[in-house]
Parts: sequence; structure tokens; C-alpha cells
Amino acid sequence: MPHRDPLASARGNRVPMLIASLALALPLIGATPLTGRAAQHSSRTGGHAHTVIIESMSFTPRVLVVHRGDRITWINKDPFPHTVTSAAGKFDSHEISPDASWTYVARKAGEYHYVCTLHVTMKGVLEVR
Ligand SMILES: [Cu+2]
Repeated sequence: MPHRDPLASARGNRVPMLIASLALALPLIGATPLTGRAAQHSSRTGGHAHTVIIESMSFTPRVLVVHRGDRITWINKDPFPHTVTSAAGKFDSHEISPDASWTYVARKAGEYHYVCTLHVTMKGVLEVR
């Protein structure tokens, strides 16, 4: 009886070949420029950070598009408090003091309209993809 099974040996050799192929392919994927659509797609898994400035009684940008897992920080640059409050009750910062900030992690896709409950004219939209 032969000591080595030729079929098992052939199968065994395929695995290192597959790993070698993957190792060659991975740097190519990693080298894709993070611009335009590519950058937007990468943020789906990246947990990117975004900032909304609250100043002069308005949210800037008023409409922000993010991806699930992204963090959004609202910074209050006015000398009085504001809130970031989902109109549908999905999130609420409560009062953000002057020079303070509030961070929210977007977990679920959707279009979230929000307001400042202290100043009804202040409105913004967080679109989560
Ligand atoms: Cu306000």
C-alpha cells in the first residue's frame, strides 16, 4: 500500500495556490482610489465621521447623507442651546449647550427629518443609506 495518496496530495496543493491567488488580488482591491462612488461605498463598512455645524439658528449642512455605521456629530456654535430631535422620535440629543456637541451613530437606513425643539424654524435631514 502506498504511503501517500496521490489524490490527497493534489488536493493539498490547491489550497496554497488559492491563497497565493487571493494574496495577489487583495493589493489590487486595496489600491482602488477612494474617490467618488468608491469612497461612498467604502464608508458602508468604515464607520465614517461626519459633522453638522449648528450656527446662526441653522444646521449646516441642512441635508446630510451618510451610511449605516457612520457617526454624526452636531456642534453647537451658537451662544445658546439647541436640540437635534428626530420628528419621528428616532433620536433626541436634548439640549446641546453652547460649544458642546452631540454624537449619534446611524444604525438603520432611512430619511430622518429632525428639528430643534427650542426653535421650530430650525430643520435638518439625516439620510442614512
Ligand atoms: Cu435651536
